[in-house]
Amino acid sequence: IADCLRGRLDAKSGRLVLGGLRDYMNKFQNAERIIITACGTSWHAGLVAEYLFEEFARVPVEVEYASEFRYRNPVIGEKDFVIAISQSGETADTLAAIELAKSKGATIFGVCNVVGSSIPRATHAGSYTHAGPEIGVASTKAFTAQISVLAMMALKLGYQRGTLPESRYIQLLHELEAIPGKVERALKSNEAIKYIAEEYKDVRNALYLGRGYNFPVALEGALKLKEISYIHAEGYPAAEMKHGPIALIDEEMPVFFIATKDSSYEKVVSNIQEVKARKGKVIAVVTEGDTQVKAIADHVIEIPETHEAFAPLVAVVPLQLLSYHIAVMRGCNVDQPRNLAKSVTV
Ligand code: F1P
Repeated sequence: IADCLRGRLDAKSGRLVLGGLRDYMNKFQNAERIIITACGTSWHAGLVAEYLFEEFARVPVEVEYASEFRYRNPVIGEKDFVIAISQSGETADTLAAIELAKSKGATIFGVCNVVGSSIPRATHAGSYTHAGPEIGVASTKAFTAQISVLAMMALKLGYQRGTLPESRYIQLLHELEAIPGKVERALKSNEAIKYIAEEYKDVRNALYLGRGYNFPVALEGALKLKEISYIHAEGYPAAEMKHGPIALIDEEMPVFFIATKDSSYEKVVSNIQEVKARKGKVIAVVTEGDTQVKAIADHVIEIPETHEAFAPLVAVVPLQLLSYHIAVMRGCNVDQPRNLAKSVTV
C-alpha cells in the first residue's frame, strides 16, 4: 500500500497525482456511469470501489464479473467509463470484457499490477498498482493496492465533481496516508491469529459476514480460505444471513465477522448475537479497544481504528493471515494451490 501511495499522494497540499488519468479526466468527470469489471479477488476490490465512488463522487456504479459481462448483451455506450481491474493483466475474461466495452465506444481504464501486460495495452489509459511481484497464485497485496488506487480515483473524482468538499477531501487523504502504519499494527496480531487457526484448521465449512464496506471483505476472506486451504467458505452481507445461511448455523459452524466500529456496528453486533443464540462459533475482527463484541465472541482480532471507507485495507489482513496459517497447518501448498493458475488465460 505504501508503494502504491508513494509519489501519488500528498495530504498536506491536497496533491493527488494519477498520471494515467491525465488525458481522460474529462471523460472520467463527465461519465454518466462507471462500470467495473474483473474476476476473483480483483472483482472484490471492484465491489469496494462501488461503495467509494457512489459515496464520494455520487456516480452510479455497476460491478460486473468479466466472465459474465463478456457473454451477455449489456447496455453500454460512450458515456460509460469502464474500469478493468486485474493483478496479472492477462485474465482472458477481463480482456474480452474490455474488447466488448471498447467496441461500444466506452472509455476503458485499467488498474493492473504487471507492467506491460496485455490489459494495460488493451485499455485507453490506466494506473499501475505497484504492489510488487505476487509470488503466490492467490492475490493478496494486489487486493489492497487495487483498493488504494481505486480510493484515490474516487476521492479525486468527488473533489473534481464538487461532491466532496475540499476540507473533507484533504482529511480523507490524511486517512489514506495513515493506512500503511495501521496495516503494520494489524500484522502484530499474527500470533493470536495462529492460535485461532490451530483451533479451526479442521473445520469443513465457514461463513464470513460483514456489512457495508466490510461486505466485500467477507467475500474476500471466504475466497482466500477456499483458494489456499480447500475449506468450503461462503461470504455474505451480514444482513442476508437471515435469508438463508442462518439455517446452517450450529456448534460446528465458525462464523467470521468483520465487526469494526462503523455506521453499521450495532447491527453487526445483533447479527453476532443471533449466531451465538444458535451456538455458532464467532471469530470477529474488531476495532482496538472494542468491548461489546469482545464480551460475546469466542475470539476477537483487533485492528486499528480507521475511517470506514478504508477499513477493507486493514480488515482483510488478519483474514489473509488466518487462511495462510490454516493452509500451512493442513499441509497445503500456499503458493501454488491445486487447480489454480496465476493468470487465467483461457
Ligand atoms: C483474477 C484471479 C485471482 C485469483 C487467481 C485466479 O486474476 O481470479 O483473483 O487469486 O489468481 O485469477 P487477475 O485478473 O486479478 O490477475
